[in-house]
Amino acid sequence: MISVRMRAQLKGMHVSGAERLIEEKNLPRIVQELLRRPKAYDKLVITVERVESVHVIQKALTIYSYDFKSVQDARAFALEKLEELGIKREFGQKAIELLEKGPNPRGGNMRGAVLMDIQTGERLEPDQERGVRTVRVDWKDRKFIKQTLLKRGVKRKYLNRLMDALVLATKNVHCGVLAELCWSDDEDYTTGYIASGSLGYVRINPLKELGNPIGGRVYFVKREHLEDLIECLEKKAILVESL
Ligand code: PML
Repeated sequence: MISVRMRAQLKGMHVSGAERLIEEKNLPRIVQELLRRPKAYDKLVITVERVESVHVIQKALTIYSYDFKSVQDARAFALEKLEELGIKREFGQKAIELLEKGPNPRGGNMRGAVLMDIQTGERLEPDQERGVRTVRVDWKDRKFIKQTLLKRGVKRKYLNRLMDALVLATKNVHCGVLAELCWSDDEDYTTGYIASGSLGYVRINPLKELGNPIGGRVYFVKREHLEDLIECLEKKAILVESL
């Protein structure tokens, strides 16, 4: 199989990224699709890599969706969910603040995720400007998943992002991420989520205000086996079969 990754930046800031794990015959179509993904960019990189062995996960995390009247209410709910997972309130708060101001120490977004020590709240990613990027993950049959989600009432405008985020969160849990907080760096997309093995994939809207181009991901992790975790997130090829 082939891993195809796209990342785009504008004025030095990361603005868009996406990933597919596909059969070689579909490469031209997928590259076209990924090229259309960012709204604006001045630099776009597409990486194409051959992948030898692929692990299949049968079932994605279960999806739940919650809507709130305000960002404040939505974030309060996200904090509660993180607390349910045993994450101290101050670390949940720290994660929200990081995504609010932009997790990159140089300002703005990061290509990858923040790794936060679940016990101490420290940042553990080896390169804080880059973060750790979950790659080499996709649905076994994207068309089938798309149709199933449409039948369940998911609106078309949410489909691609939901599918990409859900498959990524499912891989993260498989690799050992204990909990994840995410909201988009797309200024028009306000839905974010908390994901974990026990909670599933909990979509929360609005986790940020419309028009805000800052977002990203925080993974709560255990410091032990950090190298194995990063190796899994960045190297292990995973396909997810069903919802
Ligand atoms: C992103 O791809 O920018 C993050 C999207 C997170 C939420 C996706 C959803 O469930 O709607």
